[in-house]
Amino acid sequence: MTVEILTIFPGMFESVLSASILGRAREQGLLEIQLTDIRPFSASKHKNTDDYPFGGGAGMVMMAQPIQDAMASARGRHPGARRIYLGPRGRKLTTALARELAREQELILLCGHYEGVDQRALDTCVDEEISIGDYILTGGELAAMVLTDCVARFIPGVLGSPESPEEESFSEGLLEYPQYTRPRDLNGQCVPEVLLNGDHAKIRAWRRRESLAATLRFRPDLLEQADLSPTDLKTLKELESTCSSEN
Ligand code: 21W
Repeated sequence: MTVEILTIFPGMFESVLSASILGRAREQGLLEIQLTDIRPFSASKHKNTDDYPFGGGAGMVMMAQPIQDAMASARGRHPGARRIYLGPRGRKLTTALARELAREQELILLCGHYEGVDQRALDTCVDEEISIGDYILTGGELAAMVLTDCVARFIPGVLGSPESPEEESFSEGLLEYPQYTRPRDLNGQCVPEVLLNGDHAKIRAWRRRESLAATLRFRPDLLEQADLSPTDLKTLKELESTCSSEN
């Protein structure tokens, strides 16, 4: 997949998108990131990219012209790309949306900054608007990194084994069970015995119970949507009767 990112702050991206799993995905050619600085596209003498809002009000608005020209240039490179504006009014980013976007060959991400973007650029330059949640950021750059990270995990080969993105929290609708690595005894804090015995049926049952317990405690709202077996429902009944006093 190729992701072209249009921004007035291209320098914000390089370290984040070069580290760890995304860095490896880029080296392997599974993910290509192209950063395009919007500023050189400004037709104004001082290469301005923002201006005061018509009608008054606080803050600055990004000008339509530099964005339209930067987008035309990006479209020349990626004629079929899905064009996404990261903005607070957008469709909320979820696992389902990330999985959908991971099927695209090319994405163009437009990052606004300050108080937003001249509506005429949005009207002509983007296919959809995506938000990463109900809180206010100072710009779309961090949101573009979040979206790229979240989508990249669903590109085949980016994670080690093909089934691993599906096993994560939320894809099954429950929170994760606790995990442990060496040493077995950390100054008296011991790894649960069940994980050390190699009884994989027992381990699976313990992890499922821990997932249900964590979800009941921290995100009970998720249980309404979760895919629960008769055994899960029995486990939940037990947890509800025994754990409420520990909360
Ligand atoms: C903050 C843009 C506030 C617009 C009309 C009247 C991208 C974001 C952003 C920003 C405003 C995302 C106004 C979750 C976010 C982003 C910067 C509102 C003021 N408009 N996801 N007054 N939250 N935020 N403009 O903030 O660019 S994705």
